[in-house]
Amino acid sequence: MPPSSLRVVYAFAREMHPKTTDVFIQYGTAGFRTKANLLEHVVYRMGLLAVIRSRVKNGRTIGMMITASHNLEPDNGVKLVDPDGEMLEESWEEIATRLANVSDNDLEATTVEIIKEVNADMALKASVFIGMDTRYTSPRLAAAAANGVIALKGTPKEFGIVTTPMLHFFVKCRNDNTYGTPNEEGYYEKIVGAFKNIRKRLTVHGNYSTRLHIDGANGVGGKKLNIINKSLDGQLDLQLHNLGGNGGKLNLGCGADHVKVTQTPATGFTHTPFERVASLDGDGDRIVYYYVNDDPEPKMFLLDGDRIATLLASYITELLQACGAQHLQMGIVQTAYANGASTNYITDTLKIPVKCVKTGVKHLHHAALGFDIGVYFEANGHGTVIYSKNAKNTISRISQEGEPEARKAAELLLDFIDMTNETVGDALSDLFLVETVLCARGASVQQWADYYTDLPCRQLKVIVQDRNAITTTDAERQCMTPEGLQTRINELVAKYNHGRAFARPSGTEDIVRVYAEADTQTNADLLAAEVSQAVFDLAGGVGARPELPAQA
Ligand code: NG1
Ligand code: ZN
Repeated sequence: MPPSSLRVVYAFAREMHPKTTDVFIQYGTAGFRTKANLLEHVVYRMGLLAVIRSRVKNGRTIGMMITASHNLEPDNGVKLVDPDGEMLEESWEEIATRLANVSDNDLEATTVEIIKEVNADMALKASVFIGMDTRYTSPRLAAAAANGVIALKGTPKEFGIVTTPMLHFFVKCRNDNTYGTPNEEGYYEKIVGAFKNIRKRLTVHGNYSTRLHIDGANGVGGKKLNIINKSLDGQLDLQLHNLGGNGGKLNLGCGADHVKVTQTPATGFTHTPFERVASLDGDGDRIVYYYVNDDPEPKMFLLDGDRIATLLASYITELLQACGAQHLQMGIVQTAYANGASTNYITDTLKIPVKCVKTGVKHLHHAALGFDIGVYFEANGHGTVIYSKNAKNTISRISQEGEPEARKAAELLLDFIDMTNETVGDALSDLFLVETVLCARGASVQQWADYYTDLPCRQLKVIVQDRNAITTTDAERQCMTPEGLQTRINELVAKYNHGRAFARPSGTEDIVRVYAEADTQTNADLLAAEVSQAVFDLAGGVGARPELPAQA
C-alpha cells in the first residue's frame, strides 16, 4: 500500500474518531484503560496498530479486546492480543502509546513512521479479531476498532460480547488450528467438553457438593456460564447471581476484585453458610472462591489465586506421580501479593519450586514457560497453567503405552490439559479445573480452606504527585526511590510478627499500592496504614495524609 493511500487514516480520524482530549494515555499492564469517553480515538488507532502488527506477523491474526475488566462501569479499555493468544509484546507498548497520543494532524505521518520502523509489509493481508465486554460504551468502541482495521485495509472480525479469555482463545485457535476452533462453540466444545469427560470418570463422593454459587459481577462471565449451564447435564448445580439486569451494576459491590480487596462477600444475593461461591470479575478472566460461616455476624473465608494455584499444582503433582511422569518439572509462579502462608505451604509442604515475579500477567506467563508445567496465579485470581510440548507428548505417550493405572491417570491429565485455557488466566476454565480437583478429592470448601491458613493482609492505595517517583527492585518487593522509603518500611515491618510490606506504583491506576501482612488483622491494617503514611510523606502525597485505623 503506497503511503498516499494512508489519507484514509486521517479522514476516518477526523470525521469519525477525532482526538478530543490532550490527556496523555499510556499502554500499561492491561493495555489502555481510562474513562470510556476519552478512548474512542485511542481504540481507532489501536485498530490501525493491530493491522500493522498482523502484517509484521506475516498476516497472522491479532486480537483486540474492549474492556476495563474489574473497573467500574464508566471506565473502558483496549488491549491487543498477540498471535499465540498472549499479551502484546512489551516493546510494542511504547509504539502503541506514541500512536495513541499524537494529534490527528500528525496521525498519518506517525503511522507511516511506525510502518517503516517495524518493517511491516503493507501488501500482506491482515486479520484482526475484536471482542468486547458488556459495558454500554463497548459497542461504540468496538466499531471504532473495526474502522481502524478497515482504514489500513485489514479484515476485522467482530465476536460481540465475549470474555477476555475467549478472545485470546479464538486468536490462538485461528493461528494454530490444533488448539481448537476459533469461535464460542469451539471454546465450549473444548473446555466444557473436557470437563464433562472428566466428570464421567469421577464419582461425586465425600464432602464434595455439586452446588456452586456464582457471583457474575454483573458482567460477561456469568452470562456465559448461564449458556454453559444448560449443557451441563447436572454435573454442577450452578446457582447464578449478579448476571446484570435487575439494576445490578458492573463490578459494584460484587465481583472478584471487590471480594478480594474489601475482604467482604458480594452484595446482590443471600449467602448460605458453608456453600461455595465463585466470584468472577467483569470480563471473566479472574476468579476467587469464598464461603461464609454461620456466626451471627458471618465471617468470610477467601480462597484466592494463591489457593487455586496450590490446589491445581498439588493435584497435577499427584497425577504426574500416578502416571510415572514425576520427572516433568512443575513450578508455581507468584507475585509479591501472594500471601506469605501460601509461599511457605508451596515450599514446605508441596515441595514445589516457586518463583516471584513483577506484577502483570505477562511476567508470570513468561516465568511459567521455564517449567515443563508452569502454574501461575496472581493473588487476585488471575492465572492459569501452561504445559510444554515435552509435557504434553510425555503424558500423551503414557496414555497410549502405559500400564493400566498410569494410563488412567494420563487420560485424566489430558482432559485436564484440554480444560485449561493456556493462553491467559480464564475464570471459566479455572472454575472447571477447581471443581474437578475438589470433586476428585471429595473435598468441601472448608477442607480446601484448611490446607493452610492465610496470614491476615491489607491492600491500600495512596495518591501521590508522580507515582513513578517510586521505583522498585527484587520483583517489586523493595523500593529503590525515593531515598529513605525502604529503610522506613523495613523499620515498620520489623515491629510486627510475620510482618511483610511493600509499595509499588500501579500500572493501571494513577496511584501507589501498599500491601502489608502480619500475624493479626489489626496488625496488618496498622502496618499497611503506617507504610501508606511513609509513602505519602516521602513520595509526595496529595490530599489528606492517610490515617491510622481507629483501633491503633
Ligand atoms: P496494578 O494496577 O498494576 O496493580 C492490577 C493488578 C494486577 C493485574 C493488573 C491488570 C493487583 C494488586 N494488581 O495491576 O495484578 O491484574 O491490574 O488487570 O491486583
Ligand atoms: Zn479481568
